[in-house]
Amino acid sequence: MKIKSATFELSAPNLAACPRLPLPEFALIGRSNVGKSSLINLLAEKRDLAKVSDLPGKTRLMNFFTFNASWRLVDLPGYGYAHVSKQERATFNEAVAAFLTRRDTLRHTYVLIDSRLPPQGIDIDFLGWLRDERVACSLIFTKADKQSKSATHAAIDRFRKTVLNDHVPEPTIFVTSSKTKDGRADLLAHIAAQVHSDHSR
Ligand SMILES: Nc1nc2c(ncn2[C@@H]2O[C@H](COP(=O)(O)OP(=O)(O)OP(=O)(O)O)[C@@H](O)[C@H]2O)c(=O)[nH]1
Ligand SMILES: [Mg+2]
Repeated sequence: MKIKSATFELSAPNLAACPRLPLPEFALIGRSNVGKSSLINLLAEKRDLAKVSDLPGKTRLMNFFTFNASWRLVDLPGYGYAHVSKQERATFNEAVAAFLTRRDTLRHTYVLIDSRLPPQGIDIDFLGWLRDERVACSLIFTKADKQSKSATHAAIDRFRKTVLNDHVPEPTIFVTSSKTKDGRADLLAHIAAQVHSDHSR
C-alpha cells in the first residue's frame, strides 16, 4: 500500500471523544518508550507526525492519525510508566480498555514489544488481558536495528515459547526498525488486507 497522505486528526481522553466518522482503525499499544510514535512516523514516512520522546510517558491521550483519508492508526497511551499518579493511570487505563473492547471501528490491535528485552511482566499481563477479552492482536518487535538478527530471533522464540503458548490462534509477529525501515512494507500489507476486508477484528 502506498501512503499518499498521513495527518493528525485529534486526541481523545475517552471513548466519547473519539472521531465520529467511521473509518477502519488499527491500535498501537505497548510499554512506554517501546517505539509507538516512531512506528507511526515510519509508516507515514514523516519525521514529526507523532511526537517521539526520550522522556517516557508523554503520550497520555489516544491520538488518531488518518492515512490516505481511508483508515486510522491510533497511538494509545504507553502502559507501565511508573511516574504517573495512580489516579491518572486508572483513568487512562479505563479509556484504553473501553477503546479496545468497545470501539466498533477497531479492526486490529498491534502490541509493540522491545525486541531487546526478555519477556516483561507487564507485557505478559497485558497480552493475557487481551486474550481474556478476546481482542485479536499481532505483535511488533521493535528496535531491531539495535541488535543482531539472530538475537532478535532468539528473543522472539523465547517470547513465543513462554508467553504465547496459550494464545490461540498464535498472534502474527512482525519485526520493525524505525531506523532501517525494516518491517514497514509487511506491516502496511497486513493493514491493507484488513482495510479492504469487512470482518476482521
Ligand atoms: N534505534 C532505534 N530507536 C528507536 C526505534 N523506535 C524508537 N526508538 C527510540 O526510542 C525512544 C522512544 O520512542 P517513541 O517512539 O517516542 O516511543 P513511544 O512508545 O511512543 O513512547 P511513549 O509515547 O512515551 O509511550 C526514542 O528515543 C526513539 O528514537 C527503533 O526502531 N530503533
Ligand atoms: Mg509516543
